[in-house]
Amino acid sequence: MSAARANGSIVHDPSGFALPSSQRAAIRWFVYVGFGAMGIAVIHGFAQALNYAGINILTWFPGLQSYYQGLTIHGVFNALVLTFAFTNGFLALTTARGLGRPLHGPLLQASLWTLILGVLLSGWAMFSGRASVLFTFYPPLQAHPAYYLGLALLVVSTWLLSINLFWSLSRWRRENPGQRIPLLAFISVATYAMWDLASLGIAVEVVGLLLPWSLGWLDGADPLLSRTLFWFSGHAIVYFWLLPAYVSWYAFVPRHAGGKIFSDPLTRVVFLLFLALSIPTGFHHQYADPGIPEAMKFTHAILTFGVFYPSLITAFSVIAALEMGGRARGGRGLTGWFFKLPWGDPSLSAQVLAMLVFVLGGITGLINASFNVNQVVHNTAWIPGHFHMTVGTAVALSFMGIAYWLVPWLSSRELRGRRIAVAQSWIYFVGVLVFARGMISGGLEGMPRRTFMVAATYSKPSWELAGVLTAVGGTIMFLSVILFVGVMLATILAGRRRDPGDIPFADTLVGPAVSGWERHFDRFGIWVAVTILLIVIAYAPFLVSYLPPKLWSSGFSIY
Ligand code: HAS
Ligand code: CU
Repeated sequence: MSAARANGSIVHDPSGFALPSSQRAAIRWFVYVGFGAMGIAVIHGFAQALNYAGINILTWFPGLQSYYQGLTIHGVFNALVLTFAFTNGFLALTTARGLGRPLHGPLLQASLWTLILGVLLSGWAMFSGRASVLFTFYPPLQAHPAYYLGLALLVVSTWLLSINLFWSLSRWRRENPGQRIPLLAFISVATYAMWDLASLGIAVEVVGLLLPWSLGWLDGADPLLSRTLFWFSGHAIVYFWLLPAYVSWYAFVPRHAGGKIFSDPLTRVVFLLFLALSIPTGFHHQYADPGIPEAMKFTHAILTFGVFYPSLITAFSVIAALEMGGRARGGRGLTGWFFKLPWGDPSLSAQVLAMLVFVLGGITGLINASFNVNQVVHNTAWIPGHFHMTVGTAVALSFMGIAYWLVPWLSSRELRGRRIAVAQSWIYFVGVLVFARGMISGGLEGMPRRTFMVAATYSKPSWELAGVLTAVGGTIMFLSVILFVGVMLATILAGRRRDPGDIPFADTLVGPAVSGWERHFDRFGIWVAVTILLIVIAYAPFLVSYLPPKLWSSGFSIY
């Protein structure tokens, strides 16, 4: 395919889609910053996994003052920087490609630079030991103002990106009156619509309470109110991490497999359900918190089981798409299609393995959500067991799988080390299963999370094997990420130059309806109104009875 120049843009594919090279560069840097943060974060992750086996390598890290400093860097760089940066880049691209038009260039640059500034500020605070407050930064633990400001900027960067997507969508609507929003753009924009509403909790918490408190303008912070605002955003954030992976599982993995997206309308329903149900569930992180009426907690428990449903539909749809691909490649019988999938493609292997791990991640999530069973697992190592199979694999391994086609596309290079890339996905898969087996079984035996086990004066014999499995699994995961970073660097620096062509997204088996009630799916305003109503039902009774803030804690820090 030849690359033709048109109005300063490079036209890469027969559809005529043109992304200006400055926008492609911005997207590329989002992806690089995200994976750069991950590369730093996993070094600390390695140290924390060894901690569970009683091995202390923290002294290897120059200037590291405590276990909690490393854990904060690990959490923030993985869960906030990798996810936000990668998603900003990836969904900017999918929206532009879906709509077949470029984005707003200056806004895209502004979003990238805001993110970079946020990383620098929060990174400085964490690395200098002024923000060892973990990624949940619960008061009364107090961090340096630069930490809160940095995190606020990370969120602002997602808002700028979001404004950009809505701006592009409204331009597209004007140019294409009466048409259905293309599916790829629809699911990308829906993800940001959800996050825009969800992030309001953390924005109020950080800008309204914690930042002024850390600057000394407020005498204290209210731990319960802060935690409530944090988890308002904090459960929904897990779907802001997950949905870009779902965008890929729905729209790209079928193409890698040689199948099709199972159904356009069903895919839209899934994303709309996530929009409506992701937010009013935050109390399932606060079952153990005093001061919140049991009835409110129970309401959130029920809604949590509601938001499980779109993941069930996803499992069904994605398996159907994979089966279509496997059968087209000659797979027979009940399971034969699975083995006929193109396992030599690292994008496919990484993402299908990520899905398999997510089955366990999802089941452990349902156990967490079960109102009273939560008491068995809350604050134990079980919880990191759960979230390394969700954000740590379903999301992170999927992002790596996406990177195996995206980074070559963005850098106009061929992927180097394809076989190493495939091996990397399997190594990660094995590593996380061993790691999570350790954490999950240890958690059931009461092994705590967020604890410097090396210095703990208590332990149980049953934690020993759990700790060793955690350390061995964590080491394997770490080695796998080193391979990933190696493949990426080799591709960027030494991959053979090539014309990237189009991005590999799939056709649908059942397309969108062009008339009838289904068209209302595309009216985001209606669904945002439904979401706001659910949020009011889920949060207003508590806030009305609780406000104004009652518990004033002056705060302390460990630096
Ligand atoms: Fe969670 C705690 C409940 C999903 C992340 N979660 C956490 C924390 C994190 C996290 C980071 O109710 C810790 C926060 C902290 O620091 O304190 N979680 C759930 C539930 C779900 C869930 C009900 N979590 C996630 C996702 C995350 C994530 C996704 C990140 C991306 N979680 C909780 C609760 C807590 C919690 C409580 C608080 C615990 C406590 O006490 O502190 C559900 O959304 C899960 C639904 C998903 C499924 C899986 C569907 C499977 C699919 C794959 C299909 C497979 C295929 C394979 C196609 C049911 C879609 C094909 C091949 C074949 C041959 C089969
Ligand atoms: Cu949650």
